[in-house]
Amino acid sequence: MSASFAILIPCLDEAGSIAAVLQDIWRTFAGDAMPSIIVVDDGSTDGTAEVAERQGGMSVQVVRHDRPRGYGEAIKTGILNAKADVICLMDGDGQHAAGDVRRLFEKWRPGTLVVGRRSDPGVGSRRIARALLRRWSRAIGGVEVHDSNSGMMLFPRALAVRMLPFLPDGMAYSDSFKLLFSLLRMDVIEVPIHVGARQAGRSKNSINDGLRTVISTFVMVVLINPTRVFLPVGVGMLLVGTAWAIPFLLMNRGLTAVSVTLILGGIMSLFFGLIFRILSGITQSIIVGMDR
Ligand SMILES: Nc1nc2c(ncn2[C@@H]2O[C@H](COP(=O)(O)OP(=O)(O)O)[C@@H](O)[C@H]2O)c(=O)[nH]1
Ligand SMILES: [Mg+2]
Repeated sequence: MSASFAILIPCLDEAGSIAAVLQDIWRTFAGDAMPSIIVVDDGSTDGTAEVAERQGGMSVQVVRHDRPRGYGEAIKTGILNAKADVICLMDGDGQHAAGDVRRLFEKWRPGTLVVGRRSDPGVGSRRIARALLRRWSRAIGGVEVHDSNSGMMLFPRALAVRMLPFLPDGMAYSDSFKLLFSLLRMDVIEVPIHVGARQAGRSKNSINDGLRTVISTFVMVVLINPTRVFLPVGVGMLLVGTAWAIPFLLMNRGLTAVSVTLILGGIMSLFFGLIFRILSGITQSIIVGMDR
């Protein structure tokens, strides 16, 4: 049996571009197997949902939040409402091309995440933020996804549903979702895509989103691979605490408060690591189950 596909478009105030996005999808898939389309309107005040309904009629499923609950929340709503086996995320601002979505569909294999990798590295502060976030993900998670922040990605719905409770509500969703996939040692394929200029409205990304992403990706690592955090911290504190103690012991002055604090802290970190390691086994069996 072949898989069914859906395109999920999370939107916040995209009334000026959502109609063109839908037309692009219909043009691209005309005469072919048409994926189902879900637009999640995250409490827009510019009539995004109405435009999508008017434009799409019966062929677009429009789901609304009564107030803005965040990009990640909008995606979660879409994933829960979708009926297809495989979902592709696409921005509602017209920056993504349906032709690229189609190429992602073609690359799909069971259990994989297919990421649309943007060719432009961004400009100014965005370029720096993206590069920093990617380095951070690599340092903390030990995994490499080049365009960790890309909003175009394709994944199996059933697996994503089991990941939802662990994922953040806001813009940090993109990086966290990709990192979670990699940490679970599932395949992440990157496909080059083209990203155009925004057609209407303005970008909603902020510095705050960057900071939340740092925290959220850290949480993903603790969730799946806690040893990576607790082991080096624990061993480091033990070593420094012991080294600090040696000169005082040689002078017969006993253990100092600094040494005791570091050594105890190190032991606690190792114990926490052990507990989180056991919890991560449970989390992994919930998320991945028998899929791998
Ligand atoms: N549901 C929801 N969607 C959002 C939110 N912020 C941005 N988006 C959508 O996410 C996509 C990408 O956002 P955008 O601001 O263009 O980010 P950029 O392309 O990185 O500048 C667009 O389709 C937006 O409508 C939000 O708070 N909630
Ligand atoms: Mg955009």
